[in-house]
Order: sequence, then C-alpha cells, then structure tokens
Amino acid sequence: MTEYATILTETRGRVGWITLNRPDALNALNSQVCADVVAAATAFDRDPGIGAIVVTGSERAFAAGADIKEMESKTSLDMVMGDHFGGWAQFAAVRTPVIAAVSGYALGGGCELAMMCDIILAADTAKFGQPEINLAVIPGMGGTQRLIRAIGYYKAAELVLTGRMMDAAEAERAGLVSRVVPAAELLDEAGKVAETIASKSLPSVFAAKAALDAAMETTLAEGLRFEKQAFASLFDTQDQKEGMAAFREKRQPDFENR
Ligand code: CO8
Repeated sequence: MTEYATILTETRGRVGWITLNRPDALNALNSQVCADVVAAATAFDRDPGIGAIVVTGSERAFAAGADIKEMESKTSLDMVMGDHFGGWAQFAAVRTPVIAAVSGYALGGGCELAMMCDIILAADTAKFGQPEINLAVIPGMGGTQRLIRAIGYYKAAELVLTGRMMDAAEAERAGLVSRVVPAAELLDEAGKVAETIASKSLPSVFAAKAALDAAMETTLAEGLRFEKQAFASLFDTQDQKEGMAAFREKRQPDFENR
C-alpha cells in the first residue's frame, strides 16, 4: 500500500478508506492533501477489488477548509496555475461511490469536499459551512454550485453570504447530509454503507452513480435519455442475468463483478 504524506489509506474487504491526517491544521486542504487524496482515490477507483470508498477526517475536523496559510500570499495567476481546481475535479470524477464520514468541522473546502462525495454521513458533532466570505473570498471548490443543488438557493445563499455554520441536525433537515449518527458510531456506519454498496455488481453501481451525477449536471430530458441508455446497457451483463435469476429462485445473487 502506497504511503502518503497527508492521508492514511487502508483497504478493508472491498472498501477503500482515506483518512485526512493533518491534525495540527484541522485537516486543512493544502496542495499536498489534494495530490494525495486524488492519487489514493484514483488508485482505489482503478482497482476492481474495490467497490466503495470512504473519506473521513478526525473527530474534531473532517476538514476546516482549504489551507489559508498556503493560499494567503498567492496571486490570482498562482491560483489558476497551481491547478488545484483540476485536481479536485479529478476526485469528483471517480466512478466508484464515495462516502464522506463527517465528524466536527466541514468548512469551506471541507464542506465542498464532502459535497464531491455521493453520500454524506454526519456525526451529531458535525458542523458545515462556507465561511470564505469572512476571508474576503468565495467558495472555490464547488460550494456556490453544489450547495444550491443540495439545499436550494435561499439557504445556500444565506450560508455563503454570511459564513454562518450549520450543525448536523440543520444540515440533515436541509438535505445536505444523507443521515446523522452518534459520533461514536460514525465510522462503523460508514463502513456498513460502503460494504453494502461494494456487495453489488460493479457495472450497475458505476451506472447508477453516473446517472445520479447526470441529474446534477443536465436537463431532465438529457438525464432521462442518459438513464434509459445506461439501464438498457446493463442487460448485456452476466450479473443482470444472475441478479434476476437469483430473485426468481429466491436466493442471494452471486455476482461476477464484485
Ligand atoms: N487553513 C490553515 N490552517 C487552519 C485552518 C485552515 N483552513 N483551519 C484551522 N487551521 C489551523 C489553525 O491555524 C490552528 O493552527 P495553529 O495551532 O498553528 O495556530 C489549528 O488549525 C487549530 O485551529 P484553531 O486554533 O483555529 O481551532 P479552533 O477550535 O479555535 O477553531 C475553526 C476551529 C472554527 C474551524 C477555525 O480554525 C477556523 O475558523 N478555521 C478556518 C475556517 C475557514 O475559514 N475555512 C475556509 C478556508 S478557505 C476555503 O476553504 C476555500 C476553498 C476553495 C479553495 C480552492 C482551491 C482549489
């Protein structure tokens, strides 16, 4: 298993785990974190033995944002040429479902990283926000776009324009998090969700994620066209035959691709 400077990685069964590991900086996302997370997620994504990925942080912080100290002296040209935007876009594009297990602060880039994932499980201690406005900047890793799609314009606008944080309960009511669990159970729950996904047939999981992604990015008509095609394409897989035969024969399916 590759060693990374700012994250820990582990494979448990068919689940790849990425743990942000900059405790002194509340897991602030610097360029090394970006490179490490992208490399680890890409490696898991290319491994047919992996069916789901969990990204988590520490009890105190999922991630308290992009690294302010690293960004402070940068020019706009530095920001563009540094290509962190491209790196994070690569993370958002992995085919394998990613579960964010969020405990403590998920602020700025931390909230945006969680929103690049497919499922957000929050500990009851989690706090979400886009406080960039307090630094005289704005969200830069998707916050203005993904937050609106998740919780609607008016709530997103209030958070982005005031920098206010939401606790886990408010985030769940708003639709930002999939589920809130007691902090002590967060990692177990994330593991269970990931194992459940990883037990399915991989081509259908990839197709489902791609169709869900399409819904975030395109019109209803385009999305429906995409879904119809993806649905039909799965009927050429052995796993579809096995899944439907197993239903008819009242047994568990034994998928080839998992
Ligand atoms: N960057 C760098 N260091 C950080 C960050 C950060 N985002 N957050 C915390 N730290 C460091 C602190 O400086 C401190 O270090 P030190 O002990 O050396 O002084 C250590 O972590 C602990 O932090 P605090 O002492 O502040 O802990 P508190 O419990 O008092 O406060 C908070 C916790 C409320 C989370 C506070 O740390 C805070 O407000 N952090 C900043 C939150 C923030 O503004 N985040 C947004 C950053 S901007 C951003 O994310 C832009 C995203 C788009 C980037 C696009 C690039 C591609």
